Amino acid sequence: ARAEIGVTGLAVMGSNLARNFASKGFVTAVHNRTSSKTDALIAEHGSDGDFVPSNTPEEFVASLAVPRKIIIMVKAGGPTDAVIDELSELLEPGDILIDGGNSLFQDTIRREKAAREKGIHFVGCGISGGEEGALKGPSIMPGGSKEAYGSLGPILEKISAHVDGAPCCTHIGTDGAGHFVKMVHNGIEYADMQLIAEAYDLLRRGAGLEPAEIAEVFADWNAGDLDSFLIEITAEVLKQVDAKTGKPFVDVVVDAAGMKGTGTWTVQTALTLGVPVTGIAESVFARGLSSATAQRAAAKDLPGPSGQLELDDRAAFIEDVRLALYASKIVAYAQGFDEIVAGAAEFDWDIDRGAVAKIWRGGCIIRARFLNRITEAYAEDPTLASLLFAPFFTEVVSAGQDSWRRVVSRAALAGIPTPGFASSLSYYDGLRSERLPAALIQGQRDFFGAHTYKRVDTEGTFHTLWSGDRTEIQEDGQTA
Ligand code: NBP
Repeated sequence: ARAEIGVTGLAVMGSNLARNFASKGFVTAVHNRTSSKTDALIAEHGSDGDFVPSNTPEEFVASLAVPRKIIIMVKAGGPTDAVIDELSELLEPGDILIDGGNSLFQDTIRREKAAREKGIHFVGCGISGGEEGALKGPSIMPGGSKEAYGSLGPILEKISAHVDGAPCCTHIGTDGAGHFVKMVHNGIEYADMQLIAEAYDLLRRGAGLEPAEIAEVFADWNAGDLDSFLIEITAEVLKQVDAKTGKPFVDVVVDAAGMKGTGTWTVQTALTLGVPVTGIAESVFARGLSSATAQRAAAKDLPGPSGQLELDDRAAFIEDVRLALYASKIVAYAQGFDEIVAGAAEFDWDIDRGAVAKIWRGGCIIRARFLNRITEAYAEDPTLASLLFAPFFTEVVSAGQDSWRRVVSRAALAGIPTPGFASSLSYYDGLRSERLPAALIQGQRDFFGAHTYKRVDTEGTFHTLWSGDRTEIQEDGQTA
């Protein structure tokens, strides 16, 4: 028993992660339910590092040094439970079982509790970066106990991405905190992608640019404040020409966006927690609309403007779109961090938002230059009530808001949908409004359902006798 770490589940993510461990010098035990995948990994990459392959769970567990550390990389849900059940029978108190899949954080809370009762450390661990990240250095978001992180952390930190010498891996919080933060990461990723897609649509349909020209615009943006993995790959995708037809690749792809569920979880959780993650929600709904192909086909005769903009200064418009994208992106991140704060309060996690921003700087899909600014903002004020209140971000949004408003209004006039840009702007204006029309909603609620309201000038809870003489009573029955 000499393996320092084990990986079970050798599909694309697991095998790349195992290769990453081995390449960093760890003796790596590998196992997969179907042993042909294990054999293939050893045949192709066995000489790249010190692998210990096993065909059965028993052999696999026996090949690991105590306390054992096993990463499960199988399909989330039932398969993950099946593997946990099987391994739990073979493990001993003190061993560490890590779920590196995209599990729902509530499942992780449940699994951690069950494992703890057996003396086993269970670490729900968010891993972002896709295939390439798993192989070359992902962003890693482990939950579980501090004690488990003490021995597991150094191994994970070694295989994670590094930015400025710092690992993109930190202990997020207990039980499900790691998977929760990974979930929000994916939600922000949805919003980021939607905003980029809206910018593309505005430049394509609105300004009449060709995909190759827009690729240049994105490559140019990637050299500035918007420097990020998603902007970079957007330029690459837009540059691509379809070999079969010679058309831009983006024009031969069916415009129905898929999803695997983490965006939906982020929004469902936010709804339960009462956090307005409007940017993330709109991005999930936009994918839903894109996939409603029959309804969209039936809607093609609905009247409206053509989507073309009358532009006298195209360069100025492109700059407006860039600033609108930047401001909307800040809102999406601000909302995501609000969800993390609400989740931490609800589930009793101590999450350092600055540390989260720091480990998102490299390895993961939302890695971006401006995460440095988020880290700095939380370092300056760890209790910041909204990212929008950090001086740097207040300034960026303030400098960009005329552009943002122009883009949203012009898009509305031209008939180009901008659910991400527009909802983010509405959120921003809602947040900064001194009075909101919610007062009227309270009145309506009191009218039809006696739901009561509070007054701006007097303590207490009030109700107006709407169907009677419309006098106001205090909740205790006294006339106010
Ligand atoms: P998949 O999600 O496609 O899962 C395939 C693996 O699960 C295979 O090893 C398969 O074994 C195993 N498996 C299944 Br299915 N049912 C099993 C069972 N009942 N018992 C034992 N093993 C079982 O693999 P993936 O795309 O590599 O992703 C792994 C995890 O990482 C997932 O949770 C995913 O959400 C997450 N993730 C993926 C990405 C990505 O970019 N793909 C990124 C971040 C996180 P078999 O070979 O015997 O069928």
